[in-house]
Amino acid sequence: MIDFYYGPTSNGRKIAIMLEETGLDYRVRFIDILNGDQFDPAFLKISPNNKQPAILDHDGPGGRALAMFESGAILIYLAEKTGLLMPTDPQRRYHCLQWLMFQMSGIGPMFGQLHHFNHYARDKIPYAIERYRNEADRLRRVLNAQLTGRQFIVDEYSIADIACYPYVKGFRDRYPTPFDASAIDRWLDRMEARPAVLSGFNLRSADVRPEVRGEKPLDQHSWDALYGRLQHKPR
Ligand SMILES: N[C@@H](CCC(=O)N[C@@H](CS)C(=O)NCC(=O)O)C(=O)O
Repeated sequence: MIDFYYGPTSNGRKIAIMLEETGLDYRVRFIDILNGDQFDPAFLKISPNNKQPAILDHDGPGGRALAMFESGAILIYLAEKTGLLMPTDPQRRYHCLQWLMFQMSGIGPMFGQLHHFNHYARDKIPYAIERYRNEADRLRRVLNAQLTGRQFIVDEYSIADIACYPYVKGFRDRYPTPFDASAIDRWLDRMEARPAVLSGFNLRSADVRPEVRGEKPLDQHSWDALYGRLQHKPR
């Protein structure tokens, strides 16, 4: 049994999709990051960086419990645990890890900063918005080129696709590409033909708060939790 510390965000959804794909037994421990659940001392023991997703696998390596945070590391762990969704051919395996890191170090942080400065930031700083918008577009050009002529990022469906999907999907309508991204669009369709991608992406999506959907500004408590006093309090 895996305890899955989760909220319906792009990073959380990667692991939700992976758990659905692999059929592992899991139960959701809901983490409401707008409420500050990520600072609960019991959660911090599992995820000391105060972020979801995280897992506690009661049946980890050697039969001992294993706690993990960082979605990329969790994806590798679950792929190795199940023998699924990571290529076995050595060349493809390293390419899969390379594109996983491209998501973790590029798409995740750059898209995240774009959304922060464009949506959440109280001061709208044109330079910051333009800088991250340009990076998000550049990264999507790179991904579109990689997907041109391929079914999936490293040909076979893998954790690299699972890592990229929630961000690329989530940003598609909000921040349309200023170029023809038809290889990405066709890949999104292929991803969405997989029931586990849909069920994982939609896991507890009814709990997405109106503040996250852009329908309401963050209240002071949520602001403090994500960006203010509570977030930066020494622990
Ligand atoms: N690099 C981390 C990022 C995780 C992350 O940024 N999680 C966000 C939600 S998408 C979070 O929990 N934020 C709460 C906080 O920063 O206090 C990963 O890939 O797991």
